[in-house]
Amino acid sequence: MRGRFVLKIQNKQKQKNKRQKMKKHIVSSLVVMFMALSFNVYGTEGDFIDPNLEVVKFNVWASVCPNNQADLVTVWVPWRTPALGFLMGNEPQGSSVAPDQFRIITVGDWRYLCVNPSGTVPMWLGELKASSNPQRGNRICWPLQIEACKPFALSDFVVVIKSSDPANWLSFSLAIGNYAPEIVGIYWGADQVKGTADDVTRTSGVSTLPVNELYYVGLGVAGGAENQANLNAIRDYVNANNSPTAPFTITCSVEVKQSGNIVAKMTRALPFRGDTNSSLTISKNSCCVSVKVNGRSGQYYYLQSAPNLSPPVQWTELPTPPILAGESFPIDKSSPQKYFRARQ
Ligand SMILES: [Ca+2]
Repeated sequence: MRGRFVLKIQNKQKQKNKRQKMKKHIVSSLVVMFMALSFNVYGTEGDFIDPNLEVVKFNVWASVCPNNQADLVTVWVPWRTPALGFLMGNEPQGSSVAPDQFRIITVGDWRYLCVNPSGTVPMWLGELKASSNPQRGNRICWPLQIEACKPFALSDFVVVIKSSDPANWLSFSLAIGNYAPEIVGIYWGADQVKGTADDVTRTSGVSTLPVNELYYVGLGVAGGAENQANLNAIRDYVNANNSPTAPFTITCSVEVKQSGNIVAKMTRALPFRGDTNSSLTISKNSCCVSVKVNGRSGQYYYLQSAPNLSPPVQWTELPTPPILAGESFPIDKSSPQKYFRARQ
């Protein structure tokens, strides 16, 4: 079975072609990013956005997407709906990694990478399930949101996924396909004013159609498993690289091209083990207090607070998306004394 898994890696290129024909979201991941110009403090080394794009927001996260029996070649609607709701700013993320919840992950786990390609074996998070369970495994995906005053098009984007293992097992490079129910564009119309009657929402159409906003649940990457031995092989492969000398990390880069030139690039990282070198700092100036996580470049962290440190400490997650290493998060100066911590 280990052999089968290795064979899958070797056949990766062949599988890619097949997957790309499957329209959606099937195997790879992505990433992207621009950033609001005025908040452009976060980003990894090498990230940049051409100011001429007039980007309002550009974010990319990692999540776990289900591979439901009913939607093997599209995106399962009970997950897609909350995912788009979050990306469009209409609802908060879910509280846990579950088939019908959109949850941002900030650290990897081999269980997130186990999908059942045949669509016949019930599994979820690396475990075989009863025959009544409709899930056929899951993938790690890279949802993104982009808004820009200057129109752009889906065809401008290229997503590149890499993994740090010797085989670069999860590598994938893909130009995103047409607009779709899971790749939603909003064009501000001839008046180029957001929210007026001529705005057009695109859930279909060729990738060259212009938009000002893009919400994509993200391409997914995973290893294929048809039985327990295959699941074990994925676990062993990922965890065998999960050492101080060879941490298994997936990165997703999103490139935006115009006239053949890269005008923006963002890279986000998802490590598969804890990063012991991160720290949290609090700073203030005349108007504001803020916290900042100093950690792995390109990685997100959840921020938590507690009123005191008396056991048992009651840490509460802040109701915001996780913050990127190097990014400052404002704190209400008028709040009572609190303690903060960051976690993966
Ligand atoms: Ca308009």
